[in-house]
Amino acid sequence: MSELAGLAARVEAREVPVAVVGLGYVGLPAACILATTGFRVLGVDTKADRVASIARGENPIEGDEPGLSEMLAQAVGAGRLQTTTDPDALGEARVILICVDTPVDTDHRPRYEALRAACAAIAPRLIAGALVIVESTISPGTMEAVVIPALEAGSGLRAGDDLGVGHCPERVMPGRLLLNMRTMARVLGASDPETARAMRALYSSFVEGQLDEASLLTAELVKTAENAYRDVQIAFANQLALVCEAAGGDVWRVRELVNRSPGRNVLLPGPGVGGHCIPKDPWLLAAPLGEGAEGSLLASARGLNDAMPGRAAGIVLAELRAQGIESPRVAVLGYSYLENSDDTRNSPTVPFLEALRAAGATYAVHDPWVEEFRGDLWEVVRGCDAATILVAHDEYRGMDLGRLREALGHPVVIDTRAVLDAGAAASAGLLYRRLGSPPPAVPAHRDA
Ligand code: SAJ
Repeated sequence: MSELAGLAARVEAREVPVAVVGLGYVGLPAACILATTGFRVLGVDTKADRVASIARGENPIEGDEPGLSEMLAQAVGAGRLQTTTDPDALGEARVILICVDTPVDTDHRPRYEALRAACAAIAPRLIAGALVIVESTISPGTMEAVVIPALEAGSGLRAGDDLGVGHCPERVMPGRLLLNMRTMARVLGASDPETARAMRALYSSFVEGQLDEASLLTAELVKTAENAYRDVQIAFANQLALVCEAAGGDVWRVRELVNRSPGRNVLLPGPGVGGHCIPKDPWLLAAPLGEGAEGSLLASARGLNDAMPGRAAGIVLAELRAQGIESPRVAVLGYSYLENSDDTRNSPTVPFLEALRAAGATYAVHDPWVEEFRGDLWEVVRGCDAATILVAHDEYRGMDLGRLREALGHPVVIDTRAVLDAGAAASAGLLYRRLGSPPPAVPAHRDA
């Protein structure tokens, strides 16, 4: 009988101590949810300050994460979540989640230092019948090529026999960590049927979404593909915007009419693709292609999306030159990578500003969500020649366009996210145009 037999029942009964390795924006909410679902949870992280903060019941994650601070305080207060930097404590756990960072480096190859370190810390402390689940996003083939060999070598156990190995990719989103963790469907990649049963028992304790069992490889492919798919979709929208720039078409009208057609869903063009997942995961999906990755559709989409900040800056500067504004000072509205978020990871605004600087332009930045740039909008805009909107924050949707017109040196606004209403902007006396649509001089009546 496999040493794993009966693990599902013990998980069901919340009898097994659970450890979470890596207490970042995936591991910490997972530890908190499991602790408030009845498990005794040990959180392990290499960062002593993070471990200490959580032990005090304080949430170290920035940004607005509804419910997380309260859940953390409750779990720690009830003694159900303890934290440590000491890997020896892992010997107590029977189910271990690995939630560490899996970045790609500058040549787009996966970096598994944190993953390997986690496996090295876990393996010698594993006992027969334990279950290790990787939640980090990893390239297809990594469980077989990296994780299982490391765990087996360090423990003397055999995956699928006396060691359960799983891959349940996270599907969190900044600002909705707990909500997504509870509601999103999850893929249960398992080394064997007993492991699949134990994973189902674990995740069904807090996941309301569908739980689909799969092989380890399928789970790896699903997660990287879902984000690569989104990157390619966004790249198509951006490519269409660039075609419309060249042809004098209006991409916002074009996508609207294309999407009337069944089975079409052209996403929104913009000045680039930021965040922690989408820019990275296409390279993780492409990794099995080896040298072929660079010539893949995935690389091409990445290249187009990465070029958008520079292309958008070029379009802004060309429009200002067309309005007779040389060496402009530009009011740049939006610094975070996503609307109504303070998350600035891989924000397209950063390369956009670099492109302005390279062209000799100067700028002033505003973002109501980012500490460094949340000053008074009108103070930022005043003294600038023109304005560009890079992030579709709600605060910008309702802005006073007459006041914007008065504050700008020239009444020019280039909107890369279609935040403002073109009619209202024109009525306010603004020379308004959007990325991927005709400049104001080109009469758009032919499409009226
Ligand atoms: N973006 C566009 N046009 C679009 C959509 C997004 O330019 O039509 C840009 C955004 O401005 C941002 C970047 O792409 O800079 C990423 O935006 P995102 O909406 O994909 O948000 P993320 O990065 O938080 O992606 C997460 C992912 N979720 C997980 O990894 C669990 C992604 O798989 C989800 O599809 C996405 O949230 C979502 O649906 O909101």
